[in-house]
Amino acid sequence: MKNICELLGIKYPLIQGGMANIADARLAAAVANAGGLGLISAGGCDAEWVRGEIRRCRELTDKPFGVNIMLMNPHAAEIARVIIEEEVKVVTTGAGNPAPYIPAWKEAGIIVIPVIASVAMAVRMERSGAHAVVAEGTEAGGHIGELTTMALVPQVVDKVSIPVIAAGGVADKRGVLAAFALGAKGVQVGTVLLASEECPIHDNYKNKVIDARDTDTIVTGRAVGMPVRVLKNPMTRIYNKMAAEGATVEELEKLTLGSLRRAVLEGDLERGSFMAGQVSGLIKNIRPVKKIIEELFSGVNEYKNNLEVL
Ligand code: TUI
Repeated sequence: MKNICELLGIKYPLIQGGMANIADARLAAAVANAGGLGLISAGGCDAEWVRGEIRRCRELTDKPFGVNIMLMNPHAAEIARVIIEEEVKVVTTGAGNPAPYIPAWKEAGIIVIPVIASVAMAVRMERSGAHAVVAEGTEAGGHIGELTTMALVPQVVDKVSIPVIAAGGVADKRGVLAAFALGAKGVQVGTVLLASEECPIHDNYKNKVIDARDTDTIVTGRAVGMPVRVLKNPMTRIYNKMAAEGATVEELEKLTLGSLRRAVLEGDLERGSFMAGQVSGLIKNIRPVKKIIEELFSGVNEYKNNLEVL
């Protein structure tokens, strides 16, 4: 079995998290140039925006990069075609089942890596022809499943023979090593890249990640079947109060409509949704992407060799 670096043509076994409405060509190229797999996130955008970012990314890097598709996006089918037309090398998917698109992607020679949150979905993805899966624990930011990374990753590893990449809870070399100890062949990181110089979000968002403590994330949307981990703020307090008092799905959706964009573009601390993982509490400063990635891997073998278990 090829390792992740050979499969993807990268230096470090690291892929960037999708990060809907955040990860653009600039962030993807910064990750690619630093030796990881950078991704442009299609998020809630349309297919022509994705095409433009793919072309822009090619101008910013000669390294491999991919596109992440959030499958609830109404433009997902069109974006799936644009990825083929633009000869993108890798696609990752989130928030749904990409099986209907996989045959055409594979036909075009694209490497397919679905993000999953359960063993059942991992097994389905392997049967559908995925090259690898990202097993994402509930520590992650954004839309999440139920299981922790610690519980999910080894159970997925035991049930599939394709490489498993761990996500959720990785922000430093201890997290990288833990992921590999669980049987993962790579890591996906998102939150730690929010606090990067190249991440195109409002400074209020970066500062909110840096200021966060261990208990400062909360899950909204459970009541409407769309759990999303975000940093606590007035918006999350109102949301959860309304949900507890039996607000309708429509009322709750109205409250959150556009809230991610309000966080990303306007830095609206009151009414924005600041998606971020539980590792926010580990992140203390804004660094260039290259430094973040180098620090995740520098000295990992030494660290591993010094682990004393018995
Ligand atoms: O997709 C993510 N994380 C995301 S997507 C996103 S955009 C968004 N914005 C506003 C509201 C909601 C979402 C922000 N963060 N992570 C990967 C992930 N995929 N986590 C869980 C899943 C998942 C869930 C269900 C994968 C497959 C699945 O299958 C359902 C089915 O069809 O069986």
